[in-house]
Amino acid sequence: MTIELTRIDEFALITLNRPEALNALSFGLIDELGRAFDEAAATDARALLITGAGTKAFCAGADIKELMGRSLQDQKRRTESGQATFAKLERLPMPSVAIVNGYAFGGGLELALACTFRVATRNAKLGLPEIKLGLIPGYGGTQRLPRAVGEARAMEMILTGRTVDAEEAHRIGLVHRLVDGDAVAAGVAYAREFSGYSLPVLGFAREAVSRALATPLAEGLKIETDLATLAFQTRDAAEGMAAFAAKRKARFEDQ
Ligand code: CO8
Repeated sequence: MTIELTRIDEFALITLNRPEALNALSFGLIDELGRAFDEAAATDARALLITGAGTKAFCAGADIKELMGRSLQDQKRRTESGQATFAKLERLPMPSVAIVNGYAFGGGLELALACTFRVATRNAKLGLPEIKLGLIPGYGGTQRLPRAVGEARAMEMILTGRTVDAEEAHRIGLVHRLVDGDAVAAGVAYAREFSGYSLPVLGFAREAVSRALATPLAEGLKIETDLATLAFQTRDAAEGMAAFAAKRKARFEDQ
């Protein structure tokens, strides 16, 4: 197994486990990831955390040795299949947090970009260096990076293959939080900032925000109206507002 799916308290944790190859994404590893996303989706985990084994790398990208000498057809099929796997991550019923504990290059950064949130250790280095290999990103980087950091920064990172360090990644909004100490413990603490809220309502918020940049404003506002109306109809909304009025802590039940 090149990944491990475990549980930490109320969270599911996927550890990419090929430290000898800096946790590079072999095709087999991507298939395993797809199965682990399905498995995690079927649990009651409040969030999915993803990290890399060891202290050096989150994930150094697609397995370059495996990419060589493949037919165009095969390459296209693998690219689509990797994109479908990362899209599955984006559509999980619970939010996800990439714990970027070292290098996140190429497909590794693309994996992190498909997560709802990214936290990074101070030694993290992030980039899309595909251009140096005569390639361009294929697992969503050209689409999700501009949405995260804006077109100008994304264009520069992708066309120069430049690496950004943790400080810069935080400054430009590529990672949400820099963390110290044990990276997984820090990821767990980060996830606890939202994991007590109603999962379906978190889902409505994720969907509304994630559709914003792909939708004209008037249409996006209609989407917001529909999702906000759905949120209003949950029992958790009734509980949240009643708890506010009674000056007590809300007890959400994901309903
Ligand atoms: N693929 C395969 N093996 C890798 C990879 C990788 N991406 N990265 C590192 N490794 C291996 C090395 O070959 C080495 O193995 P060995 O000991 O057997 O030689 C081992 O990991 C350790 O790596 P280094 O000795 O290179 O470690 P350093 O600390 O010197 O350097 C770096 C670390 C800077 C991260 C360096 O390893 C590096 O530049 N790696 C490649 C990063 C990269 O270019 N990533 C992008 C890959 S392309 C991509 O992700 C495209 C996605 C879309 C593809 C769609 C296809 C279908």
